[in-house]
Amino acid sequence: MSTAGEQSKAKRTVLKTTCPRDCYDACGILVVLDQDQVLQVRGDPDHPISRGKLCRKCSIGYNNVWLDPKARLTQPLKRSGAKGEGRFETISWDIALNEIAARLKDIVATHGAHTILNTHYSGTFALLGFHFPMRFFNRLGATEVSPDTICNNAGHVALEYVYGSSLTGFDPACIDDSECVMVWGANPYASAPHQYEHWLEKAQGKLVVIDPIVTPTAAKADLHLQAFPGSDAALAFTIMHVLLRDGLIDTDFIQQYTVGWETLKPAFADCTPAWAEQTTGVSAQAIERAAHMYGSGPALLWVGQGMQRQARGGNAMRACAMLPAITGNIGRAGAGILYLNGPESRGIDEAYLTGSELAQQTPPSISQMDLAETLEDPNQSRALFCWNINNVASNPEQARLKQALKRQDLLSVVIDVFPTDTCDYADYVLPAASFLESDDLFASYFDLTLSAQQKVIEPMGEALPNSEIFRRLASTMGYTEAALFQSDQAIIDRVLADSYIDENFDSLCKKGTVAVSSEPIIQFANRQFPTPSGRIEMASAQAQADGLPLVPEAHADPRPDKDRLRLLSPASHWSLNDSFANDAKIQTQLGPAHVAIHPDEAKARNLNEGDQVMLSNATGKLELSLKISELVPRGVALSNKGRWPKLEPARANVNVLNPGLKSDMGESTCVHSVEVTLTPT
Ligand SMILES: Nc1nc2c(c(=O)[nH]1)N[C@H]1C(S)=C(S)[C@@H](COP(=O)(O)OP(=O)(O)OC[C@H]3O[C@@H](n4cnc5c(=O)[nH]c(N)nc54)[C@H](O)[C@@H]3O)O[C@H]1N2
Ligand SMILES: Nc1nc2c(c(=O)[nH]1)N[C@H]1C(S)=C(S)[C@@H](COP(=O)(O)OP(=O)(O)OC[C@H]3O[C@@H](n4cnc5c(=O)[nH]c(N)nc54)[C@H](O)[C@@H]3O)O[C@H]1N2
Ligand code: SF4
Ligand SMILES: [Mo]
Repeated sequence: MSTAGEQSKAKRTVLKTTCPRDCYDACGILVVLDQDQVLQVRGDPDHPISRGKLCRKCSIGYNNVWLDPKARLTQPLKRSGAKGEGRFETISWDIALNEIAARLKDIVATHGAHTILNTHYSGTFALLGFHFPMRFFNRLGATEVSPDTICNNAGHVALEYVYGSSLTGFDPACIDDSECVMVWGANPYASAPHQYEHWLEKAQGKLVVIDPIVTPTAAKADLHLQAFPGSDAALAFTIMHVLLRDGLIDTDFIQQYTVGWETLKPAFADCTPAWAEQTTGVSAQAIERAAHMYGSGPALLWVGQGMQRQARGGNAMRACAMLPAITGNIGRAGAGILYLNGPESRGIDEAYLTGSELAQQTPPSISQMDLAETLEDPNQSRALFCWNINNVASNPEQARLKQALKRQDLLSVVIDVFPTDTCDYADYVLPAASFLESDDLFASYFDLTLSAQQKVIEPMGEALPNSEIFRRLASTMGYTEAALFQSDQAIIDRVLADSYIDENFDSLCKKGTVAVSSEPIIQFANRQFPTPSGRIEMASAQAQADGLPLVPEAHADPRPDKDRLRLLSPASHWSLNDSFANDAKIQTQLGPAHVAIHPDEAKARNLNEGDQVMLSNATGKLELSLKISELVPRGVALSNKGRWPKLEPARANVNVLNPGLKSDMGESTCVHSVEVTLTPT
């Protein structure tokens, strides 16, 4: 006879799914279920990345706040208090969608569809959850608040000038063939914890990291170049100087596969290591060693997103992107450059997913940097949709944005899994199902794999997946185009049929994740580049036509004036963007929000560990607790992103200090160029 314990175990099922967060890792997940109850969400031991373990934030959050009906949004809500108060009454889906559709139709008739702003980003990166709602907005003709401008657009534009693509990265599986791995402005310890633990381990003995902070990634490196923020282009130019000086350039490669060498070469003639020591803060010897390690190759260059969130971040990215070109570290085994790998590399057609043919003309777009200003102007904005994004937490000009969101005549609809700060300003809040509650696909932006996001439980309360919400809204609007109503299953089947993997959804769910190739793929193996010349463009006529220099420049930002500090606010290992900060257990781990500075900066201000300090600039001020750390260089202050403003004593997070200036390319964020003063409170 079986015991009660054995019987309950027998009822258990274990299903595979995939973490769809905006994260390089794309972990395989096992969900242990007892009937329809989730007992545990954990890492899949068979998955090559997660290897049985989720990161610290997800192993807590997925078993806590994500499963908690009290923490989740479970019903459509209509505002009953003032905007910003977060007071709502529950309403039915039908009433919510009917009221929203009526307002939208009126706005289209009176002001035009372009006054409806569509802002979205990284809540889920699963293919349908991320793309499908765009079919609705393309049909509507709404203005898209360009998603990448909050994150990485400067880098995209820069790499398109040089390589014709920013989404065709190296295959990380190439690492076994490489003799050097250079990680430039990324911190996988936080942003890709499994790649840090396993992939970067393979780089031991050959790892170079460039970061202003002694991050755990930098600490793991064989060589850490602690360049001052915004000095990367000067550093890259000096590495090029050393490569040429010491005979490590690949002349044949340059001649056959690049354009612009003769224009670029004189630009680094004066960039000596001695000059760079002054300009970047990195010792001449360390720069020479980095050049020798990289130049001997084959070498991989991972250009992170942190380094391009600078006023001249596009130029910095373009300068770094010269290194593979002048050393021939591309188009051969163990070599290449990676920013992100796009779904196209799995054979996925994003235009199909977003229904681009539904747009009557190219939809208008604005930068995320202009959101607050646009919302202040009733002629430019009559309605706002926020889905997959928590703008109040993640956008610049936090105070100004909150004020603009109070506009009475603005229709505001927010779709989220949790009641965020942004929800508090909405007229209607619509509850989104979590990743455990819908079928989808996931294409990692690091590894060349495709994964199944398998529905393991029913949506909580009345929550619905993003795709279903927009099918229903399209129907309520009276739209008739078939693409607006295509089922998730039909889309998944079509995407899989077109993809480079040979699986249907059932077989993919059983495997979890499948790689497009069993052998490492050589990036740009045919050495043809999708640029106008078909070559790597060291000099770019397109850049020049766009008002930028023909070749990148050896730029370094000036150091902040005395008393000011350069504020960096990169990813924390305890949160993911602005997700997880509402989990009580994670809050305990996070502790109070703090800012870290070098001991000399603390001494100069007569400050001690734990003191309350005020960060301020012309945009705003924020009180934080002080940490003193040798890991942060002089002249810099470090305070991670990821807090929910309303859960903080100051009712604000670090973005209250961000003026939302635009970088040199792509109207993109330069959040790491923010300067502040730091004083005792
Ligand atoms: N100071 C500072 N600010 C920054 C940055 C920085 O480095 N420093 N980084 C910037 C960067 S790189 C980025 S990408 C942005 C990210 O900013 P956001 O996109 O705002 O951040 P996320 O936390 O990824 O996701 C937003 C919301 O999506 C919700 N969500 C999750 N799943 C779903 C779903 O299935 N459907 C719907 N409708 N919603 C869902 C989450 O609950 C969350 O509230 O922040 C930017 N802001
Ligand atoms: N745990 C966790 N994981 C995440 C996220 C998260 O919030 N938390 N966010 C996700 C998102 S949206 C993104 S875009 C990625 C980003 O992940 P990454 O590409 O790793 O970028 P960041 O974490 O923004 O910044 C990386 C490093 O850039 C450094 N940096 C800042 N300024 C400069 C500079 O001028 N030069 C150089 N060389 N380095 C500089 C910072 O000190 C930081 O250590 O991570 C994703 N993964
Ligand atoms: S957030 Fe990243 S590291 Fe954490 S479980 Fe998801 S994919 Fe893995
Ligand atoms: Mo991002």
